[in-house]
Amino acid sequence: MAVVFEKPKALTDAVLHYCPGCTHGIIHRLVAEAIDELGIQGKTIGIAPVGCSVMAYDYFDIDMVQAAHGRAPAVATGVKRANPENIVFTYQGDGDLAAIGTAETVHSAARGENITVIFVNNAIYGMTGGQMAPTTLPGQVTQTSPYGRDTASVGFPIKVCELLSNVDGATYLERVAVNNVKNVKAAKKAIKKAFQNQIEGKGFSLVEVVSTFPTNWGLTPQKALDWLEENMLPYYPLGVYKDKFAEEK
Ligand SMILES: Cc1ncc(C[n+]2csc(CCOP(=O)(O)OP(=O)(O)O)c2C)c(N)n1
Repeated sequence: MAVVFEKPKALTDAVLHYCPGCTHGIIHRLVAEAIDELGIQGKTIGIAPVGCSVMAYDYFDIDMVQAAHGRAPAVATGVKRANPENIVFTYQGDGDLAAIGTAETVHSAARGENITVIFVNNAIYGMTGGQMAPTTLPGQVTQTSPYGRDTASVGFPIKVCELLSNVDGATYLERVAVNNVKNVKAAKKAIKKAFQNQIEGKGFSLVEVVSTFPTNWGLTPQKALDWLEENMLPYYPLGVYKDKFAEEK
């Protein structure tokens, strides 16, 4: 019988620990499909973050390094510079990448490191129980903003793609989402491109994936997808924020 659907080779058989409806699993799969299709499983090294995806090293069937919270781009810089023939990516949440790791993110982009960054924006600190993150929307209720994020006292969310689009060293920045089939297909294309750029030595590529967190948003998986569409996408518009080589053509 013809096989029409199978697990990517770059994923292990481990059962994912993620909550029902969490989109980390979809994003893991897209990364693994890109690795398979580019034929780079044997030479790809992933940098796992601290956050819900801390155990990404159990799920990707490649070499992985565990970084301290927020430090994945610094670790990736070292791994890539020491092993330029390897393909190196980080996989990070918004607390990891846009709070404690902001400096590492901005400076690795500014240095134009030839790495791939997969940035999962679910607008919340998931692993620690749903505290406000740098990407929590104005008015959004979290454990630490029970009356909704008050921008007058805690400021505004950080829009990572927009921020990095002003960093000269960044090569490719795209924001995608995984809330429906159309967006998942676009997300796959962007993730594959971010790896392809690295293969071609083009420099720093980051794909921001707007994602759900039903458990800590207090919503069912389906309602979380709707909430993402209605609330996150207007604040975090999808699209290509920078594509240096396309601009130069
Ligand atoms: C140095 C340090 N500070 C704080 C923590 C606690 N901590 C663990 S995960 C996390 C937030 C993770 O949120 P995010 O990066 O958005 O990922 P998610 O869990 O939502 O996927 C924090 C603050 C830690 N482990 N190490």
